[in-house]
Amino acid sequence: MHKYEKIEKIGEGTYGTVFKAKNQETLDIVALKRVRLDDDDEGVPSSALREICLLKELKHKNIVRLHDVLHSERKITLVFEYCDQDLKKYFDTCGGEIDQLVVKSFMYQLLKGLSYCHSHNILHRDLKPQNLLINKNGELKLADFGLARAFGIPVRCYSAEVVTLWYRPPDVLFGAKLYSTSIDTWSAGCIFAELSNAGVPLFPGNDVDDQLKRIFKLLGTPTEHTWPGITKLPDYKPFPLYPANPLWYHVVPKLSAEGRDLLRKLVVVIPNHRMLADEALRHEYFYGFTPP
Ligand code: Z3R
Repeated sequence: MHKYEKIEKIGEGTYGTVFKAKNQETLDIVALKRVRLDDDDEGVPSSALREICLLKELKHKNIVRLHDVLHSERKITLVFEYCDQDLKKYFDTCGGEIDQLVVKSFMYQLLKGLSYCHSHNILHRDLKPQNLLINKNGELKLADFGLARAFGIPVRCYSAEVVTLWYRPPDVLFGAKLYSTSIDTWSAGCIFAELSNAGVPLFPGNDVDDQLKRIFKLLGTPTEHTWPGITKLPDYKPFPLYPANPLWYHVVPKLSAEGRDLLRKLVVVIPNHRMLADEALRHEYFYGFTPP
């Protein structure tokens, strides 16, 4: 641990505290993420450690690099590439306006990072503005890929803050346990709408019930007929039958017609009808776009 000198605390993440630090040998600036495990657990599970070590192999310009994994008896410290800020902070400081070209660029990079991880069979499972990191030169990188599988997603953060439900798809909210890449494309769609609206979230639910209600009011309530198997999901409960009300122009008024078409193909209630990340990259919304 002496290899890294802590500079300042960056924040409290889902799994523990994040610090800005300096590698004393290379003078590189890094982010240290200290993952605390449950008190009653006996040290770090070897399954988690194996999962984490695989993440060191993920190398892509839109994925935050995991440089190193430091492991002592009761905790793991993940050493990540440092980035200037996260998308949550970007929203807080953008003054209610984001250029639609920046929206497109961020969305392109988000889908590139997703497509790369999905092609390696790694899911994120907890994509949200807080784990999208942005550099001054407009690069966007996904953080915390694969951590959900290694450690699970707790109900509360290490800091007792409630973990947000805003980016969770209906299948997961109904307790589905068999995850697929579609879990992340739903979240990407929610983030797309939020980018286009300069930080106003698409479905800011207060609890699981409210979250599902907000989704169904916009997209229509699914039934066993439209989504075979829905009533068998572990936490399924019936909701009022809202009609689909896809007035996308009112939902994302600043987004182009092509952007609205992509959005409606990402935020699809039925999981296996959702567009995949690499399909989304070929959508006409990106025609003529030159990646950064
Ligand atoms: C994981 C890996 C690298 C970084 C993480 C998380 N968060 C970082 S770098 C961060 C966040 C901010 S500044 C740096 S914030 O001030 O915008 N919250």
